[in-house]
Amino acid sequence: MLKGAEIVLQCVRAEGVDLVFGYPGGAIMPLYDALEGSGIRHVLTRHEQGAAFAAEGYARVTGKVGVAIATSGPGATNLVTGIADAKMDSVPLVCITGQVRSAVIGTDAFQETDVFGVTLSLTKWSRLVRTIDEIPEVIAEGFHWARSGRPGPVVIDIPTDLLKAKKEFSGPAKFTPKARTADAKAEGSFSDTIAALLQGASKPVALVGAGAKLSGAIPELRRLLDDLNIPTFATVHGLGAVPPQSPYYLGMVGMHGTRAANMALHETDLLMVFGARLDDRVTGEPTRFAPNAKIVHFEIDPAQLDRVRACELPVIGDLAETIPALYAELHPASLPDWSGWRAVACGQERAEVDPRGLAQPTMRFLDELFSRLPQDNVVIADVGQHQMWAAQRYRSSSPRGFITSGGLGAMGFALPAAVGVQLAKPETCVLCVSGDGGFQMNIQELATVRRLGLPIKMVIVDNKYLGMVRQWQQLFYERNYAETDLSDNPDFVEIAKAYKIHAWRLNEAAMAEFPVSEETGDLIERFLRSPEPELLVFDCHPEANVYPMVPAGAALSEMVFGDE
Ligand SMILES: Cc1ncc(C[n+]2csc(CCOP(=O)(O)OP(=O)(O)O)c2C)c(N)n1
Repeated sequence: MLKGAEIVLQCVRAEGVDLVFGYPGGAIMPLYDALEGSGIRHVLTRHEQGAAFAAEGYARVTGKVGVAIATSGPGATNLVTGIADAKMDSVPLVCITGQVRSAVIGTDAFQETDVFGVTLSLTKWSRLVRTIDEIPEVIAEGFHWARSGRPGPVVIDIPTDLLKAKKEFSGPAKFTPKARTADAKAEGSFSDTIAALLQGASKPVALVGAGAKLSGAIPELRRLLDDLNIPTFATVHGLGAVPPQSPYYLGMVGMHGTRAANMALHETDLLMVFGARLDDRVTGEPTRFAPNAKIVHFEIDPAQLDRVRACELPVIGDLAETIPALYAELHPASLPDWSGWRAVACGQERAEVDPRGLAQPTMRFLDELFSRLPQDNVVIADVGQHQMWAAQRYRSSSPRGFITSGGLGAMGFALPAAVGVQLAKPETCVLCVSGDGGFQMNIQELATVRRLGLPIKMVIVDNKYLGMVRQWQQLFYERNYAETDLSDNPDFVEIAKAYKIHAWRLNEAAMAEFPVSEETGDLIERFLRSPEPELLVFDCHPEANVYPMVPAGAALSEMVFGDE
């Protein structure tokens, strides 16, 4: 005979989980009571949102399912942003929430929230458990949906009486989905169509998205792209999938993408999309997106197809199957000669120029940081200007090496996500880049960092504004800086001290020389190599902006490059 809570933990353990993130409370107490001896390590964050983001960080860097636990009512509602974030960015996340006891559900009992209802539109799958008997099946099915196909978030809500009840337990369940025809396997025929489309194309390009890393088919993708040798660019989640030094690689595409990538995407007549959903941050004004292009869309989730406009050819399935199938049929020697197009798209004229203007010192600072990172590193960016600067300067070819809240754009993501990443990769140098606004959204997780002694390298790009919003106010709202001034920020170095975390400050004047002085270089080295958690506050110009920028409503070819 086992308690429901013990059955839950055994089933979760059987899914390969040995680390969960959470925060206790009334309804979930029986589960916490059963943790000891379960073989599962629990990490206490200081806010449930921190637990959800930490579980996401763990999942994003490992590809395994992340697990977050919370109590009913406020505990569960505090998970909601993390759940929405996992949905947008295809992150396998299982949230287990305590619910009020079955007998009082629907009576507005203390800390009762209809978590199932609240999260219904945000989850890939969810259940309110109704009997102790169904716990093993629900857990098995929940984990299956979180990790299968296009990964995503799952909520399992368990009334507290079921966690306390006892039952004979015969072992974890296995879930086998019903076979469906929609589980389209790669069919050979699409390769012929693609070959014909390539034959007819004079300006082909490839766009790489998150699906590339989720599929694990990075070597296969790189091999294919090397053969195609066509201008290639990535979404923010595709960064690292293609080695940046590849001669045909043009960097990030979209609102703050490179000139070369955006121009090539605007001019192309054949767009090959590998695992990206083409959201409006990537397409610019959707009605003016890639106006001359036929689209071949490799995608695992059919719901993502034809959103901007109908594609010529959908290739539905896992890239790990569809890319090798295409590769096997492709004859590089018989492809047209695209050297003229490559020369234009990848040529010097469109190449990145050194950053100028008020953002230059910050860009140099990021270059300096990134170039000194040990080989084994992960960069996590929060949301705002610093996120786009970091994405623009990121130069690694590690597919799970750049982590950020891309789809939801949730400020406060980076610090707790870094906790999950560092726990998953204790030996890796984990660099967390935040803005002064976003850092304060989950600043309490400094306590988690300290308690666990995680050697995370935290950077605050401190412009004393909600910078990205201020940039839009400057450009589109006549400099009406309404409620974006953070000039009364606390002293972050003192805050870090209070958490017993060592902190440094670096003024942007230190970036006047480039490469930097020995003293500044030393400081950055000591910051990055320290075996302890470290915080570095970089004072950024308050009115530095992110460029290039595709203004809202503009086509990708209509980027602006400076304040004028
Ligand atoms: C939770 C949340 N609230 C509001 C926003 C809207 N928003 C996007 S960027 C931004 C400013 C971020 O400021 P900061 O963290 O200081 O970074 P910076 O842009 O200055 O680099 C805001 C408020 C958001 N993305 N997420």
